[in-house]
Amino acid sequence: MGITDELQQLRQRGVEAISAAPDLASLDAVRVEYLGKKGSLTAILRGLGGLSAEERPLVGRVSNEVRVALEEALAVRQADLAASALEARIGAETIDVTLPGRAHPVGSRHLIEQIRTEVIDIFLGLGYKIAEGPEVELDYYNFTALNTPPDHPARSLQDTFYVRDLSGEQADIEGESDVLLRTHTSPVQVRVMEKSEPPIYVLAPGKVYRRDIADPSHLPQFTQIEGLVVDEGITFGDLKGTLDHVCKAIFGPDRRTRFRPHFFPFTEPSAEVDVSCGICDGKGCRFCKGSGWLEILGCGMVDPNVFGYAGIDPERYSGFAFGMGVERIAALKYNIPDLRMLLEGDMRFLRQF
Ligand code: 2NL
Repeated sequence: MGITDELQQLRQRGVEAISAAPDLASLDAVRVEYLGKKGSLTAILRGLGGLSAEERPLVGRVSNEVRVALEEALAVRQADLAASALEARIGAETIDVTLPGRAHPVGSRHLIEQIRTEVIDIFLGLGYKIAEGPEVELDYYNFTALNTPPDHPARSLQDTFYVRDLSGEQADIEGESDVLLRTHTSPVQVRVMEKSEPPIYVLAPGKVYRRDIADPSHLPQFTQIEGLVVDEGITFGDLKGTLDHVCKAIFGPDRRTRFRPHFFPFTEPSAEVDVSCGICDGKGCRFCKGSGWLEILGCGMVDPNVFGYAGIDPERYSGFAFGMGVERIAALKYNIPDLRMLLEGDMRFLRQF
């Protein structure tokens, strides 16, 4: 076979390889194979010098035609592949702006938080200030200053979480620590009384801790809201009027309240407040265990001894105080049978509120 036939065959193979190249990378490999420094056509052109003077012009011309033909075929294929690559990219990247957006799930505030805010707002409406304080408290503020003597059962290891310093030297003997997790938010109010002059109208919402085993009506940690009023001429009538208003604001205007005598170390006299049952309106049913009433808070007139600890003159001032459990109010308002359901985070339950 003559060298020009060889060149024509090379041209044919090259053109076929070019049109068969599936992408730009393989196309470039074909270009290198034929036209590169070590390519087949280049090899033939290099050999031109060894040909006779008669053969050289013909072979030279044909080689050049083959080179031009391959270069043209490469250019055409390259444009084709580039166009379809662009088309594929455009197709893949197309954004349909008419598609509906992805819906974000809308959250809501937890029931405990809703009621906490609701009660705070009722008292803000009465002109009270909100106060906060430490959850890790001194025994003095949690018990002593609240007229609760060292032998009171609430102080026992059974009822209170004591915080022990475990860093060696200062490690307390169990039960003798003077640092604890507050069992009520009263210490916040003691601190308010220490550093301010009456009139005091203050509300202290916050987390409190008691060494209870969780059951349908007890939680070892719960949210308490306490309130304290200290002013000249405050009477038990002010206490009754205030708490009756608050109960109606929380549960609805048709509910009634009653005050039952009780005992707290920090108030005298003391009372527990019941609200009429919302299921039977006081007639007695399963929800109120037949009594027609639901217990919702404790209260009383501040004991003069408590004023003494806080540096307030009990001859000039009198006051009332009260405390309620937010989880308990939530349970009463929404007929929740077990306080633990409020802490479990089960969305099927929480979504209802
Ligand atoms: C309840 C009862 C109560 C108080 C809390 C109080 C605070 C000061 C002085 C006097 Cl600084 N008293 N707080 C008084 C009576 C009852 O809470 O059942 N809480 C869940």
